[in-house]
Amino acid sequence: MKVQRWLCGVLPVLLFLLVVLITQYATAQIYWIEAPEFAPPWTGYNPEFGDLDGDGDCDLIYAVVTQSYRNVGSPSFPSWQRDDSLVEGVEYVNCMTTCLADLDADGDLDLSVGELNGWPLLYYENVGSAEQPVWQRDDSMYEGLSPNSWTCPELADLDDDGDLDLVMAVYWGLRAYSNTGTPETPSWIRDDSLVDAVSLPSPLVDPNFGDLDGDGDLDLVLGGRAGEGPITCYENSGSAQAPTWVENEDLLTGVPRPVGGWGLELADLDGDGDVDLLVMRGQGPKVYLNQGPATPVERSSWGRIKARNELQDLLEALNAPARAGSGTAQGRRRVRQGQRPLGAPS
Ligand SMILES: [Ca+2]
Ligand SMILES: [Ca+2]
Ligand SMILES: [Ca+2]
Ligand SMILES: [Ca+2]
Repeated sequence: MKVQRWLCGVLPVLLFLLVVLITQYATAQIYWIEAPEFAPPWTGYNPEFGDLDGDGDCDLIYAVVTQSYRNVGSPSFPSWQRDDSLVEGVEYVNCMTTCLADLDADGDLDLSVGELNGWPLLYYENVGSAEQPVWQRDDSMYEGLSPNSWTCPELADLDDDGDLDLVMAVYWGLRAYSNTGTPETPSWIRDDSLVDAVSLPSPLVDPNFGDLDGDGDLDLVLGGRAGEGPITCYENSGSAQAPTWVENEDLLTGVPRPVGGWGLELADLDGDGDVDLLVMRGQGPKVYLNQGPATPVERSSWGRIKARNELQDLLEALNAPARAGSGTAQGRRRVRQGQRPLGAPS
């Protein structure tokens, strides 16, 4: 009996460890699951997340029409409440796109706005506070940038020098601008090498940077906007200081990529430290939670377990029956109610 119990307890652990090792080193897949209960209401397009009321969770701006939702949930479980006061004073422009980032390094989020009509990007400085934004338009921020139509801005530090650089999606193109100023006072120099080798899947994209695979550098997700274009993903195979982009769909395993996108956005919505994904589809908003490099064993036999964080829980749970007579269900990932298993039909 002792040998049998030992085999039942230890053998699965050894097999699990073996598969974890093989899978982690053999592939670079990142798995995602849909979380319908995280999705915001469907009243707009081109979403943008940012903490606009300083309570530690992501609030939401929809563009096309100017709307905002305050997150009245928590940093690990959002609850969306319509509150357009967060974008009060931002004038609507044709085919609006938005990006929230602190462009003057004063601790609050500022707002960049793209549009259709061939103007330079618009900039609204937040002259309020991190808790209560007040928007004041300042055309000097993007003065001199080549105008184009159908612009969509994205800001991220692409050379890891501590200031925000600018990527602007235009019709069938991406333009990159290196920030040669300071975090407080940006100055833009065109430098398309920052997005070298990225090709667009459709004429109008919504570019979003985030570290999908947790290796410390920014990766790039391109979503369609204006109702067309699939999602594509580029892994940064260079470094945080000098990005090199290689298309890698494995980083979005489990995320369907049909045409018909109306913008997407990356942010940590479940508070576990990795970026999650909001995609606007023709059927409405879809949220996908980043599960990290989960293994096939985790997905099929043990539930959705994040190997890097929860292996210890699993080991304890596997030993629990002999000690307490309880089942191994304790060791399985406590899946949030409503989340659909990987591979299940959408
Ligand atoms: Ca600011
Ligand atoms: Ca920079
Ligand atoms: Ca990365
Ligand atoms: Ca997350």
